[in-house]
Amino acid sequence: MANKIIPDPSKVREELIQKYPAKVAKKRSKSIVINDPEIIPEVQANVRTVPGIITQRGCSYAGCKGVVLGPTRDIVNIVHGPIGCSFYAWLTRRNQTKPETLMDENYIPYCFSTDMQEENIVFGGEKKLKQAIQEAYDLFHPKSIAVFSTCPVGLIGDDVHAASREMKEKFGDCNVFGFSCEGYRGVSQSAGHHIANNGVFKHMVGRDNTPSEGKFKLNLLGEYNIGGDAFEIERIFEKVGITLVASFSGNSTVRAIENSHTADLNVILCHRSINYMGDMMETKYGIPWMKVNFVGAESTAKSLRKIAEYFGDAELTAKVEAVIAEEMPKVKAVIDEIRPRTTGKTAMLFVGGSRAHHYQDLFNELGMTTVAAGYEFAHRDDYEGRNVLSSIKVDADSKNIEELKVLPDPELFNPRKSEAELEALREKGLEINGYEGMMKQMTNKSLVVDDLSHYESEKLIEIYKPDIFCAGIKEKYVVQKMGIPLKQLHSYDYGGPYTGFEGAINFYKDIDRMVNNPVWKMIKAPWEKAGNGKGASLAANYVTQ
Ligand code: CFM
Repeated sequence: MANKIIPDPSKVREELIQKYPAKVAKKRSKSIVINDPEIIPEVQANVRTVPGIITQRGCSYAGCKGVVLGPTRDIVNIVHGPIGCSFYAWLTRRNQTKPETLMDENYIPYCFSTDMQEENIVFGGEKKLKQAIQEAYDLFHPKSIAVFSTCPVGLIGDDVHAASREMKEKFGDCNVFGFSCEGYRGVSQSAGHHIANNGVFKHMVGRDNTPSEGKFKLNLLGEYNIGGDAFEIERIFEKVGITLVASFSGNSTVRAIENSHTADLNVILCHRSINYMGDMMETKYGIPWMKVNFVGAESTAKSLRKIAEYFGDAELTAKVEAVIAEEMPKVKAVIDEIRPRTTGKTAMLFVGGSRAHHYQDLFNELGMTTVAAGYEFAHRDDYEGRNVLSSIKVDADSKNIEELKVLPDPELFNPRKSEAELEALREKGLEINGYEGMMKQMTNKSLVVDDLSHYESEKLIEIYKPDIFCAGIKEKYVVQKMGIPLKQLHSYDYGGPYTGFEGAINFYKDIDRMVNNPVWKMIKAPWEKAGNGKGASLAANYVTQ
């Protein structure tokens, strides 16, 4: 199939902001840029959404409890706040877990909340919180209980940290700690990631010094096991002989995280949500980190090679090559069959903070072009690369979030590689403690939009008519009513895993089914059917009885 004609991006940019009032247009225009992978332009990111604009973003509590802590199966996560905050976050993220035995603790199916009422808002909720912690302890005797504050808790000033400390001392055998992750703490869930990283680092990492077994030991940071992604990565690690000490935090346990400082390398999948942890562990324990990507078969192979290169062991290198040689033919057989049907098609990806980048690799493998992409809440470094970090202005919103002062641990600091060894690895092209960001990989003149608004998404679809739009549940049905299939890249709809080799095969098949399904050309949105096609005469429906 011939490549589609891509519209002139500067005109598209103009059209996107045309309808906004002057001040809004000025602000939005800084977040809408035309990509040039050679001279990467500056993107405005991690700033407040203009009030009134429908954003895709979530809140700080979502980033802390839902994203970073939620997937660890044996922490009782109590949400201190009104029931809705907990109920609507209950099992919606599809983070899976696999307890080793039926007797192992697994609290993921539960929904723990203090169910704050008006009385607690008026007279304070700490007493109720302590009761809830006590109740959870009596019922489950968990190793850890974490408390998450939602908006009203911050407004009325409940001290969740003091309450947690008190209960921790009282129990003696249960680690209780709190998070001030009220929804309003930052401009998006990104603030919650940072708050979660700080809390996990302070209250969990380093509590268990038992030496971990294995020759090549690493932690997988920023992999949350959506749709079983971590299971596929675990399968591959096992096959090549890599020991996964801890995953932060898909399919993970308290013990693994507490012992994670015994690993010799941190590999980071989702840079946005957990880069703080990589840096802090490097400073305190001397463990370097490396950005990897297990989304895409080629990217998986590349990441495995990078890991082997880091450890610098001939046996591991040979094993990695053998596994790649064994896995790739299966992938290739599927892609050879599907690729002729997907080549030349176009995709748009607007997801949180890392998938809009990573999934471009899978679309490339399918011969598809990403014409526009953006993150909901990532920062400039996720777009432009970490070399811009020093030039990012710290605004009032970012200042709100604590930066932990981390120092080398007097006993446990042990640089896994000397400066000279790290330098040698860098010379070989291995990016240690680095990330190039999304834009370097995107095609010239593709459009990059941060914190895409609902209005802009409809406009983009109208102008580009992409073959597939990737976003989340909030966008799904509106986009599909416009006749464009939407693949959820947060929850994967009902699919996954999409990581590794097996995951790539799953993704190719799912995308093939979506972009080549004739049904999308047959449907008309209700407003198109209703009148003259201009959407003018759709009548409201009333239930009269
Ligand atoms: Fe990282 Fe994520 Fe993402 Fe994210 Fe998220 Fe998610 Fe996401 Mo939804 S941690 S930034 S806060 S990869 S929940 S598993 S899919 S927005 S792109």
